[in-house]
Amino acid sequence: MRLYSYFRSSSAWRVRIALEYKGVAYERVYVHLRKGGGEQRSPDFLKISPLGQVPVLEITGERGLSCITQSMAILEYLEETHRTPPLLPSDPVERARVRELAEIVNSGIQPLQNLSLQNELSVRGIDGAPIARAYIEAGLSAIEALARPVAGRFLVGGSVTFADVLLIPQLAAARRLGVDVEGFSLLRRVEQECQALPSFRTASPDAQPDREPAA
Ligand SMILES: N[C@@H](CCC(=O)N[C@@H](CS)C(=O)NCC(=O)O)C(=O)O
Repeated sequence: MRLYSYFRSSSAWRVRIALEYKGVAYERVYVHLRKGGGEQRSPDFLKISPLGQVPVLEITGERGLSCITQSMAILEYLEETHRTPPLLPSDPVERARVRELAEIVNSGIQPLQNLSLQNELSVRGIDGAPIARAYIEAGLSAIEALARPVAGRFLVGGSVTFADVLLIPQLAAARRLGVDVEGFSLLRRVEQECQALPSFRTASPDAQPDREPAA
């Protein structure tokens, strides 16, 4: 497998965590999202990711090489093809809870902080940072409230799930964008649990060969 990744991309980070947690061997291809206007806009990259986004997972299937975009689709693919250790609970209600929390990040927060939207707003003379911060705060508050009755060592129960996989990169993005996360005590406790795991450490931006000093 090959993962097209950028060290700071929160969506690529999700996939790195899942690959490391499941012990799947993979090669990395680095796509610099800022250099020269962004390598994600190159004609070659747009052929495999028409939206010009990382992550992309290249796999060898029955029809030869193919590429999967969208981190949630990639996570579901990895879960179905590498069942252990699982990242979804066996209980359907808990599974729904995990996907609910993951979707708050995936569709309720991340698109509003993403580079292309922020660039587009800036071209129109709008400062997108306060808007991103408002959605991050609302989304993290919702996750903290929804997870409180179901959390164990991790967000949903005692094992790592997709919800934790999406939370960790999102908390880092929140801090980078100036959101005060101190008040999210459950989320910060779960973050500490995750950061104690080797797979989360290996997947972190600081551990990536393409990492750069903080901007
Ligand atoms: N829904 C997509 C979002 C992917 C995404 O937004 N990727 C960002 C990095 S986190 C990106 O490649 N941005 C490049 C750009 O906006 O130009 C996913 O989950 O994979």
